[in-house]
Amino acid sequence: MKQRIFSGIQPSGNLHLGNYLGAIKNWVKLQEEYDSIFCVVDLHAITVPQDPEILRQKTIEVAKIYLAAGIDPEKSAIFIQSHISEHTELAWILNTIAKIPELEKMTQFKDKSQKNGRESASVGLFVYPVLMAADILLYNTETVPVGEDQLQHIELARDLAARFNKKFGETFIVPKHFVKEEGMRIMGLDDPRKKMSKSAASEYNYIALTDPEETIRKKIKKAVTDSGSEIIYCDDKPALKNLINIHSLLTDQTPAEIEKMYAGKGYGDFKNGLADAIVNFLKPLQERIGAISDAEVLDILEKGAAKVRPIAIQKIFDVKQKLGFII
Ligand code: ATP
Ligand code: LTN
Repeated sequence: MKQRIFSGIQPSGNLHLGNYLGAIKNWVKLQEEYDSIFCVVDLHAITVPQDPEILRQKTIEVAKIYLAAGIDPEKSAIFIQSHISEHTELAWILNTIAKIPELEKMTQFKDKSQKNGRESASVGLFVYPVLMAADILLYNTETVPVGEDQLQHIELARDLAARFNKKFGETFIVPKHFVKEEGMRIMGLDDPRKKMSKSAASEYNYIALTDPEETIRKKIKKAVTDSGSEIIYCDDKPALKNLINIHSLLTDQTPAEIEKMYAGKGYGDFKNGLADAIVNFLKPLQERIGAISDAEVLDILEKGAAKVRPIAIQKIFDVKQKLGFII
């Protein structure tokens, strides 16, 4: 029996190199060994305001990106979170065992609720990690491949699983995370202290997977760098380190090889080379995205949901029985 992995991305904006290098790239490899489920988490996306038409487009786009990046629907199930209503059902139940202080200490909630003022933050944003725990626990997930920023949420999923099991008897697998050292935290191009994020205030924070060539070149030109002129990979130069990391991951070279390639050259040459590397990587990906029709992706998403639905139904049945619900 293969072990199961589950992961998801929100259709809440433009997917970027951080999403690819921190998450999707690893999924493509892992699907060869694991029983894999990949979700487009639209219920998570609406924890901050979304324009309905854009949400619709982005949901389809995220699924196309999964496919174009190499997720194979023959090997993995791909589906839309809101198509399986058991996610919200289990989230509600887990809300009743989650504690207010454990949600209050979530870094993502603190960051996102501060952005537009705490008064306007939704309750949905507050309980976002509980819905994520439900996503994971619903499918007997053993391993959750994500970027580093999600570790705290997975820890909560583990705590809730163990708490429920203790209270009501063995029901959930306590999941573990999978974070790959390389790519786990790609930083913003406009500020190397913060992670690259699709909800960043400025679009100069990220390179979207769908950015056209001119935009990529413009964004790399504007990317902040550190003082000095040499291309060296070190912690004292966090902006350059981040750019070298991106270069290295996209061209399968070590940071030392990149340093060597640009020895005696300056930031200008390095940035041109990096922009070339990104364009060379994204062009074929964008062509593949463009070649997938909406009808094709919707069909794959429907089949994906049909494949995983029985697992979710079975789990909710078990949970309700344990809770003492009449079923
Ligand atoms: P938002 O800014 O809207 O919260 P996001 O850009 O952080 O979005 P998510 O949908 O929250 O993206 O994350 C999807 C996946 O991509 C997660 O596994 C997350 O850990 C990973 N990820 C997101 N940003 C980065 C990053 N900068 N570096 C590495 N991995 C990342
Ligand atoms: N919160 C995650 C997205 C997400 C997820 C999940 C990831 C929702 N449900 C379940 C892994 C497993 C994020 O990346 N922002």
